[in-house]
Amino acid sequence: MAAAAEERAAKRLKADSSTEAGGDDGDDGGANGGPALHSPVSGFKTERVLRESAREKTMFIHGKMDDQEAVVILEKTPIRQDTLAELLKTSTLNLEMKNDIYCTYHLHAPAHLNEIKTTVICPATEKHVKKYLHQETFLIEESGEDYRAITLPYISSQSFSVQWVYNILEKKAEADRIVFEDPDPNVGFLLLPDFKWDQKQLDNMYLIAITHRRDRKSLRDLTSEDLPLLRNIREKGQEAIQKRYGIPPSKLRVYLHYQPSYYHLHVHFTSLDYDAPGCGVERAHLLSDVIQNLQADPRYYSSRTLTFPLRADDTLLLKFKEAGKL
Ligand code: M7G
Repeated sequence: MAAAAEERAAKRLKADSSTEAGGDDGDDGGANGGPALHSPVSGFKTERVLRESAREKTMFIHGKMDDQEAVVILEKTPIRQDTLAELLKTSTLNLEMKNDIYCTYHLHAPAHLNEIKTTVICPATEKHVKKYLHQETFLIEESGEDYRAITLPYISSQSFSVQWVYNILEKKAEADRIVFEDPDPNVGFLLLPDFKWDQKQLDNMYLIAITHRRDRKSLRDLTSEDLPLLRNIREKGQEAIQKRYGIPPSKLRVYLHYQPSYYHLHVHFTSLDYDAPGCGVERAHLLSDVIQNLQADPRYYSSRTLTFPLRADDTLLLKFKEAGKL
């Protein structure tokens, strides 16, 4: 990124983050978060740790909040270049060990430079708890016929609510976070930060484009009729990101998940330098490949066998087993 563009983007991120104390990551039924007056997690009663990673510095916890099932996700945020000077100047250091030219310390940073991004899902369903529980996974090969006979009936009755998506489309939630909107009912979409991104640094930039159309559940529903929609998302999404953050298309990974968790068509835009969860070949389909495949075969995604991972406790896996497909 050119130095001037990088500086502009950093200033923009700083201005954005100063207006969003409190955060509004969960599906709150419409309300956006304001300044943090009290901590909703102070009364959280931990039941069990679903998953943790020392390398990623994350912990996924299942518990109760006001007698409701809840999932809390804690993630230590990356060290930021723009606050580095302040961090080194204002922190206290406690020496742990010294040996020749080698020293290790515990650095105690001021509270505002020592954040833990916290996501709260409450009330959480059994499916949310399963989503974050560490589980063995298995690859499924789903033909177009399998999709119609096994997967479609299952997702029609069992998938996560997409109320949070409708709240965004209707500007009932996260309206102040919108980066770009094309309001066209057929090819239009909204682009905004994914709730995995704290917007503090560009290295892990993560945005999602959500279509205004509500009749496309996933990749499986796409035909060549959707090419104008997909091209529009790619072109205008890339343009908006370049303009807002100074990141060129050559530094973006733009893809759809199959299977997604939420069955309302959306496209992920992540920084190419960020090893985003779910960007592996078994789940991510590059938008440019999707466009080319539909150009070559209008029914590509309704007829081809698609491969994806399912977790051991996923009921869909059981359905495939029952149908003798595994
Ligand atoms: P997906 O491919 O359906 O599933 O992507 P995944 O969650 O297994 O990746 C949905 C995307 O929407 C994910 O990247 C989520 O982090 C993101 N997301 C989920 N919720 C509930 C919200 C939300 O309330 N707000 C925003 N901005 N993003 C969300």
